[in-house]
Amino acid sequence: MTLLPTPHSPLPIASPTDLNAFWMPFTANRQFKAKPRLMASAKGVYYKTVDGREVLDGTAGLWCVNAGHGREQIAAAVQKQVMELDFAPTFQMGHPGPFSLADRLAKMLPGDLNHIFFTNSGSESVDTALKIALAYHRVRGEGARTRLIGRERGYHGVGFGGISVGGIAPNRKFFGSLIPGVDHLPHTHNLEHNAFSKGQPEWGAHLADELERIVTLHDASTIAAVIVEPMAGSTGVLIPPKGYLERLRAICDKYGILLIFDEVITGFGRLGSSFAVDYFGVMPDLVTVAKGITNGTVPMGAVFARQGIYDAFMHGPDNAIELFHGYTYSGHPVACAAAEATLDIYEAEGLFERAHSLASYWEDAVHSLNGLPHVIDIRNLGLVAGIELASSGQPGARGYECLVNCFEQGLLVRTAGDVIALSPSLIIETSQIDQLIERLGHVLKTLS
Ligand code: PXG
Repeated sequence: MTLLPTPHSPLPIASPTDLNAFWMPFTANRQFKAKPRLMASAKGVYYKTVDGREVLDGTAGLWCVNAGHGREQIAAAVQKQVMELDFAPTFQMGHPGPFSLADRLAKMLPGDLNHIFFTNSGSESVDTALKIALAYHRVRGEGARTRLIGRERGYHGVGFGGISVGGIAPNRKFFGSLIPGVDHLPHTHNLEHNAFSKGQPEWGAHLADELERIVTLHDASTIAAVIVEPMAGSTGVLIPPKGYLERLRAICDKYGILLIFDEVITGFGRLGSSFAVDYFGVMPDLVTVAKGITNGTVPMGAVFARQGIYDAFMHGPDNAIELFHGYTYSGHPVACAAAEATLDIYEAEGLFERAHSLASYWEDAVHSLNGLPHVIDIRNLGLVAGIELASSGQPGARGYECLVNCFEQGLLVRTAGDVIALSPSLIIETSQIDQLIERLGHVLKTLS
């Protein structure tokens, strides 16, 4: 293994010739290893690469570093916690961390979404929420409610539950028959009606009525839950049409079906409100989060459950475990410390309000790219934008070219096929938004 010291990191960085052993996630491994893109350090909204170049982080890492990189307060809290209590079990034991964190989180969400189950990732949060939904119906004596309804182009992580309700073909097709009894709503993306919408599109609320069709097909008595991302992130920023989520809620209510919002991306200020629940004013029964809960520093996820769901389990003998589920690291002390420090920053710096007040500047900035070559749609909500490029004929090729060229021009973007997704940290300054748009605009003009 060759190790190269760099001026930007006190630690040596593996040279590109030694990249073989790491089987990279969601990456074209051979292509990457032939021409790697390696980050060495990060501060604020900038990464530094191993060769010393500055890269503007247009995606808050992977939609998670909402308070910006290199936050000393979080580092200090983590360091202190490791030395004070590195680990303690939360199975039939406890430590203060997750109790106080859960109490604080419960106050951040509206209504009675006030019981919190901790996980270590978004995928685990999703599988946890699906399991809670199934078990909830069973403990209430409606054990025939076993069907789960997801949505086309939904992304709910990579657990078997998540890929089963998810609606992305490559995430599903390699992995056998997945979990049975799953159906899917249609996605809401439609360029013919909604191209270049600012904020929520006007057209498409009626697509929620497809849930009525699914209920008619399977019968409500067999359906446990519907899971959707209030705003779909990973499949290219699909913004819910006006009235759509409200209609899903109404249909779920009509048939006793639980509604799960997957807020792994939208949670913790991304839309300019604490959660999408607040932004859209629609109340789900379960909410999944991860990513921004610790500003991406330590893996952590959580599921919020409404009072009635928790209560349904609290029966039977006192010594009976009510929910047979949990992870060794559920409520890990270090993750709790990172989350507390992260929430302190969000509060002290008013970052969710900041995102709200930046949203219109952001909207104007991203829509200024309208008219550049290949751009067939621009959509935005809060501090998120999707810029869809015409396919070159080989789906995803133009998107990938854009990602690589942006990186070379000093800008980190994400792409989903031929859609460029942007989601900067909530601390971004307007001058940095201008810089982002300028770099992206330059790349768009030079794409083949
Ligand atoms: N649900 C949603 C809505 C997500 O966006 C997950 C679950 C899974 O989270 P974990 O922590 O298990 O990865 C996600 C993750 C991208 C991108 O570029 C998005 C995610 C992950 C990696 C990349 O769009 N979302």
